[in-house]
Amino acid sequence: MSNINNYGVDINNKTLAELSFSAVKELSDEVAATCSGGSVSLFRDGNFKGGGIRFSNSDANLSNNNFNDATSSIVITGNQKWRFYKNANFKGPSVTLGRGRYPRVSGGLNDSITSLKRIS
Ligand SMILES: [Ca+2]
Ligand SMILES: [Ca+2]
Repeated sequence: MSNINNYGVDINNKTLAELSFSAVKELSDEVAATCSGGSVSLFRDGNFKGGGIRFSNSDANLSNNNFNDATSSIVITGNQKWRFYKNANFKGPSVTLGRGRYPRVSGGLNDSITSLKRIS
């Protein structure tokens, strides 16, 4: 009986540890995003598929990252806003987005974004 109880305790401890680790990791990601001012992730395909690239600061020309005219979905963390431009060096038509998940790029900029700027 004692052994069975001990076994049960072990299982519970392990489960609790796993849950705690998961919660701490999520908290760490959130804290990291807040401290760094968040980030933006660009994905080649809609619904956050096709491979992505992550930025925490403005980028004047996505060609440098082999991501020109490719973005089809976007995830933004943190409280700042980002503006996405059709052309390099923050020129051309643009869309402004805040924190959130955008499974499709709006504003006619699908497969057109070439630069992005943090604006707040
Ligand atoms: Ca695309
Ligand atoms: Ca472009």
